[in-house]
Amino acid sequence: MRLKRALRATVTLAGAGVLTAAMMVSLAPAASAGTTLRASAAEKGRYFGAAVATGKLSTSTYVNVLNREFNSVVAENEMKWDATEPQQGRFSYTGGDRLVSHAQANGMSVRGHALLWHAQQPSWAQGMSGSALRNAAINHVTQVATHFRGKIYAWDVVNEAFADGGSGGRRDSNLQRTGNDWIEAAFRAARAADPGAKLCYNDYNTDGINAKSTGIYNMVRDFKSRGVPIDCVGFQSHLGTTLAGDYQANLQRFADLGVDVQITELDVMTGGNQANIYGAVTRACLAVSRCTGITVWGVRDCDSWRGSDNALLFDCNGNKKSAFDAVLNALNSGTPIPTTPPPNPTTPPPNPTTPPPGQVGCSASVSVNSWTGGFVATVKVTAGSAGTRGWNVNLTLPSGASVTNTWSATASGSSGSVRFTNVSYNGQLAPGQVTEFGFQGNGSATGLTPICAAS
Ligand code: 9MR
Repeated sequence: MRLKRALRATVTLAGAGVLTAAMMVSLAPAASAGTTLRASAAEKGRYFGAAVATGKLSTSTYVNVLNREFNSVVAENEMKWDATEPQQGRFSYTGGDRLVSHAQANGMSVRGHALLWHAQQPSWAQGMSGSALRNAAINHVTQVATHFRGKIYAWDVVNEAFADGGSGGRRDSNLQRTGNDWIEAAFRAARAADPGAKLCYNDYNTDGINAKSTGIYNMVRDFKSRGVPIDCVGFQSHLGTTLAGDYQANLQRFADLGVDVQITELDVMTGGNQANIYGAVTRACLAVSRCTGITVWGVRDCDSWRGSDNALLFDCNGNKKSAFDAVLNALNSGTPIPTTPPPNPTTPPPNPTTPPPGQVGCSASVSVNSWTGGFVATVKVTAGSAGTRGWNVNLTLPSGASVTNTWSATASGSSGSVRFTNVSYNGQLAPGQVTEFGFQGNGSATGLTPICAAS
């Protein structure tokens, strides 16, 4: 009895101790004291991710470190073209789906990697060229982004399309030979298929201001000026024993174009400088308000594609390395993303008598991205002042053109006059609300005039 009372007293005291410690933490200034990468990154409004090989999710050392330290994942290989479309038109999502469920069960976001890339293409695509390859590539983007719609935080829509060396130009590849506009066609198709995902261009050897990163910078600037949907740029950051002095400045110049930046495949050559470089990269990201997160390319040294470089944050037994401490310290002392200021209270509220934009019924506009032999059309539907319970859009295709696939609408007919009807989730629109659907086709689609009708 006496023992029980004594025990109870101890527990109560210990409880009070915990409470006091918690209060002290919450009263402490901006620097945080997280003990895991995911908690410390989250306190700064960022994610901290790892590339995952789904085959290792059943290895306990691996999965324990993954779940404890990371709140974002990317498939090291399972969402690439050879994995997801091993035969043309036959899609396989087993590995990708497995990773998405693991992420959802463990509070992690998912980066999608990579829709189009010159490497790891299925053999059927490697042998293709011209408009057949372009159509196959755009169909791939559409199908894969549609399958994972709503589950991906950011997609690497196009990976490694720029050449190394001093040219600042594109890398030669079968995709590049379909026409210089293949990258923008891919971004448009990805946006139509998953409007909620951030769409990134991703590359390596871009870890500072150099000819290659400047070539990409010019492309992003051009895309932003022409309304090509790009939201982010990924800097792989497979690093050696030094870090460019203008690493942060390079991130910042992209951010200044109006895109997010992310460190997407970080790993660093082992050696005296490894921890310092990891710390410096983390500090650079936190110093750029549009740097939304960091992903390391694997969990433990022996999971890394770099083999004996021991390039990661944990040793093969899952122990933290000094590089881990450097990252954690940098996260804990970094700058949080500034919160959006509250709306200006002096701005008058909108005049309630002003009718909402648009007309009764609905209106539609179309933008077409074409190449020789094919096109992708994106149609924007805007509800009129009464809103819609459902809608349809009629379009007359020029002769020779035909629809090969449609997303976010159902097509009746495939050539001549084609009617697109809303699907279950986008028929009901509030007054003035906008939704988009798209379709891909063969032939050329010029002079399209969409006619919208609402019910
Ligand atoms: O880590 C990936 C490795 O398992 C694959 O064999 C390799 C095949 O090309 O791709 C590796 O990941 C690459 C990533 O997809 C793109 N940037 C470079 C990465 C390291 O090679």
